[in-house]
Amino acid sequence: DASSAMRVVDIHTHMYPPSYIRILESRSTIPLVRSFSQEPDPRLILLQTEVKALEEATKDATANPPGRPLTSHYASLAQKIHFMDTHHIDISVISLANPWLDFLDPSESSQMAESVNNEFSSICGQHPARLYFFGTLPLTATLDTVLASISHLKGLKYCRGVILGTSGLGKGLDDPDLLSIFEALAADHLTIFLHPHYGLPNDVWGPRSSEYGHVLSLALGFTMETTIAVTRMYLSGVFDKVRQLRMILAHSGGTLPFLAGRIESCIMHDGQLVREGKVGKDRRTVWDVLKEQVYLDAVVYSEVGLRAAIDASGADRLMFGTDHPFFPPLTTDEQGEWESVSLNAAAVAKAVGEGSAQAKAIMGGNAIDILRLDED
Ligand code: 5CU
Repeated sequence: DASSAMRVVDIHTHMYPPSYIRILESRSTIPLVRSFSQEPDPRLILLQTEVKALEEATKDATANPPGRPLTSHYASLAQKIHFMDTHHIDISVISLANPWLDFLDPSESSQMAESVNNEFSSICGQHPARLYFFGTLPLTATLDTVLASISHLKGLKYCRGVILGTSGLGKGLDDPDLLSIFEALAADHLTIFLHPHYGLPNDVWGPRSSEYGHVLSLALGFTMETTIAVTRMYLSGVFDKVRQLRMILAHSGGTLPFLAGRIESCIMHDGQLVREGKVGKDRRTVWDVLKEQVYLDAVVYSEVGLRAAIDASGADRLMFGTDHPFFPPLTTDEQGEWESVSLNAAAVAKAVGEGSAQAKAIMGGNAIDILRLDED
């Protein structure tokens, strides 16, 4: 209700624990961390679209620096708390940033998942009632190992779900082999935070892409990746098969709220699907899934996108996020306010009215209810 105090919860906020950074420093292919004589900070190089710039900067000290600067914001807990205090964030639900453990050899991923999840758990324990986390699954390991990791997470006091990329076990999220993982997560009330990493194939961006920085892959590649992953899940029937499955979609669902109508129309007009009896009257539509099993973060940076998200899923299913430590300010002090945060907060205020009950819900109340952040 509008008269109660607002609590701000950031459900989209990442960290790389120091042990994970050490792995990145030891690597020669992406994801990696590397220092360049021409740059003050080491560079964090994550994306396929950054490989060309990495090669060029290795050969030529005057070339554009690859990736992004690896500042203390990525691994320091003190910095996370400072960021929260600066932006009046009461609670953060932290998660490992992409590409999680996707690149690890199966022999390493189980142990790494256990140690990353324990590290997140102990980080949260240092600031009880301010920090919770989404765990990370060892998806390159065996199914039994992944299920054991879910059991481990279930026992960690501050864990509220798992962060998941779109590759799943290697074949995407419509892979039937994932069903037992989804069922285990749903049974344990662990919410999936679905987050992109892989974008779209490099050649989609054309021969001039190096002139455009990271804009195309982050603004469009990431969001289409999420949209495609969830649409594939929907088409394969995952949401019907695991009715208790709950997913928060990063970046307000990519473009899903905007495209749901077109997806629905394409389904209704698809001869193959109709012939196979997949378009029956009792079918749960994409709209139904958006309102029943999907939550959206509010990391969309504009009132227009936020309104689409609210219309598609409901103001009671949206949750504020920052994407910290990505998108730092480039021309003002990184220890001060970040424009990437104020853009998202302003979009909420514009879309539903500053201080309104809906604004309070989106800024924190929904996350507290949905992720049980009032429980010990
Ligand atoms: O700036 C970027 O590349 C990213 C990223 O990799 N992951 C993320 O969550 N946001 C921005």
